[in-house]
Amino acid sequence: MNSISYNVSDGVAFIKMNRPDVLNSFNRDMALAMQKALDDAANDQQVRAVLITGEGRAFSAGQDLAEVTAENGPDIRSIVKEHYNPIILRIRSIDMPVVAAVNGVAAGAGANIALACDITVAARSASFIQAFSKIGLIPDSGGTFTLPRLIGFGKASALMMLGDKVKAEDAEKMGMIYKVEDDEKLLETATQIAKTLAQMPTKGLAYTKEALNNSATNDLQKQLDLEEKLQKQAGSTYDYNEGVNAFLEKRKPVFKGE
Ligand code: T3D
Repeated sequence: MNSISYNVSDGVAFIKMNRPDVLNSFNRDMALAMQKALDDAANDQQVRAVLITGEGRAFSAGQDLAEVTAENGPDIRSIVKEHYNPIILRIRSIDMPVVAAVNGVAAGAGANIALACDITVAARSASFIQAFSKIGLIPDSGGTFTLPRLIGFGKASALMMLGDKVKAEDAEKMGMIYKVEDDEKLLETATQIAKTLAQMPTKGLAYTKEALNNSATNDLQKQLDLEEKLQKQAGSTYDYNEGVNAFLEKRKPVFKGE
C-alpha cells in the first residue's frame, strides 16, 4: 500500500496520507513520498492548487514513534532535517495555494504541517495537539515559527508547553485555522476551495504567498519594496490583463494561470 496517494483532477493535486492504522503517523517512507508528491504538483503545468488530507479517522499523529525506537531507525536530527523541514519548505515555497483538509486529530508534526498550509479547514470532530512536550521534544516542522504568528506568543507558548488538545471550533475562534466544517461536508468544502483557487490567477496568488512569507521577517520598508516588485510582476501577467478586460467588458474572466 502506498503511504501517500496522489491524483490530479480539475487543476488540483490531491495528496492523501495513507497509513490509517497508525493515524497517518510519518515514517521515512511517507515523509519522502510527501516531498515527492509536492514536487510532482510543483512540476505539473496542469496543477494550480494542492489539497492535503488524511485517510481514516486522523489527519496525522506526527512522527511514527515506533520508527524512532526501532533498531536502525532514523535519528532525531535526520528526521527533522530530512523529513519535516523539506516538507514545510515545499509547502511554503510552492508557487500555488495549498489547502489542508484536517479530517481528524492532527498531532505533533501532523499539526504543524496542517498549520503551514495556506488555508486550513478542519472537520468539527478534528483537533490539534502540540504533542511534542509530552514526550520531551520541542515543537518542530515550523511550529515555533508558525503558531505564534497565527495565534500570538502567549497562547502559542501555553499550547506548546501544556500540549493541550485544541478542538477545531476553538482553533477557528483563536485564528489558528480558516474554518470548521461539518465532518460529512469537510472534503466537499475543502475540494471546492481548492478548485476555486485552481481557477484563479495562479501567479497573483503565488506572489501573494511570497509577500506573506516575507511579511513574517521584513520591516515595513522592505515589505513595501517587495509589494512594489511583486505587483509589477503580477501586473505583467496574462491573468491581470484578462481580469481587467473581463471587468470592463462585464463578463466572467477566464484565467489561465499565466
Ligand atoms: O524523533 C522524533 O520523534 C522527532 C520528530 C518529532 C515530530 C513529532 O511529530 S513528535 C510527536 C509525535 N506524536 C505524538 O506524540 C502523538 C502520539 N499519539 C497520540 O498521542 C494519540 O495517538 C492521539 C492523541 C494522536 C490519538 O489518540 P487516540 O486515542 O484517538 O488513538 P490511539 O489509540 O492512541 O492510536 C490509534 C493507533 O495509532 C494505536 O495503534 P494500535 O494500538 O491500534 O495498534 C497507536 O499506537 C497508533 N499511533 C498513534 N499515534 C502514533 C501511533 N503509532 C506510532 N506513532 C504515532 N505517533
